[in-house]
Amino acid sequence: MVRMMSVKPTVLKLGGSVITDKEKPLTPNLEAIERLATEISRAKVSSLILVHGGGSFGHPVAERHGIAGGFVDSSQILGFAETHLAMTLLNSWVMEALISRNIPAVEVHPSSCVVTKADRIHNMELKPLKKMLKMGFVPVLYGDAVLDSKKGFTILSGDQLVSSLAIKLGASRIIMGADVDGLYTADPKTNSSAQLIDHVTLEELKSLKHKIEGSKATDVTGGMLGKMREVTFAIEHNIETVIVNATKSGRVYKALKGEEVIGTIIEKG
Ligand code: IP8
Repeated sequence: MVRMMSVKPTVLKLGGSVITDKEKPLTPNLEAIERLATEISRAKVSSLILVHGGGSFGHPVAERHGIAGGFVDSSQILGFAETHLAMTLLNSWVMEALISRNIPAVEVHPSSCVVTKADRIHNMELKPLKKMLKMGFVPVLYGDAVLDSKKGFTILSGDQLVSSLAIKLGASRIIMGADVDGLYTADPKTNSSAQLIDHVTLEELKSLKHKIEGSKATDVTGGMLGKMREVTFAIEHNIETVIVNATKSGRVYKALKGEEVIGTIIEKG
């Protein structure tokens, strides 16, 4: 017997800076991974896709081998393989935490089902994903090293995946689990008068963009600015997007349940 699902999926991104120690190479933040798996399990969302970032696994390895810049010389081929391996190692920690909490999670490796063209998703095999969702599985994807028809290869960010999957699979909403409470009027780390924005439209977001800082730690895919650029595509398709602080206990749970939560909702307006 299988349970067939027809509800619109929710796409949840778990930021690499939340699930890893970004300062220490190849170090998972197991406490965060386990807490988040518990929150996801308790929320019992009927149709869910998970995407996670690279943190201290994918980014330093990708940077060392210049993977995001594309193929230049054959020594990078092993670097591509190492980047993907680093991501599968991080992914294994996530999968174990989810499955041990009875979440029917199945990993979908982007390097095997996506080809980009000049860094943008060009081909993606969606059939297995759609079938998984229908049967009640929770597909888990992640930012990865992928083949690119123009550059040989590149790095596909989890954020681009989130937006693209949300559009192609008709998601109802996106939850971005970040390491900050949401978007601020200025950089809260350097400006004490910075205020959290609870609601913003795409138009307002454009004028805020110059104030949103890129992430300081190694991030080959563009930090908060890159995140905003990607989710804009989904918001233009009327997919409600909320940014919450996934380092704080209970925020992801509340967002998944649709309860009121500290964070930033971005709407088309
Ligand atoms: O952390 C990038 O994914 P992101 C993954 O979502 C790699 O930008 C391999 C660097």
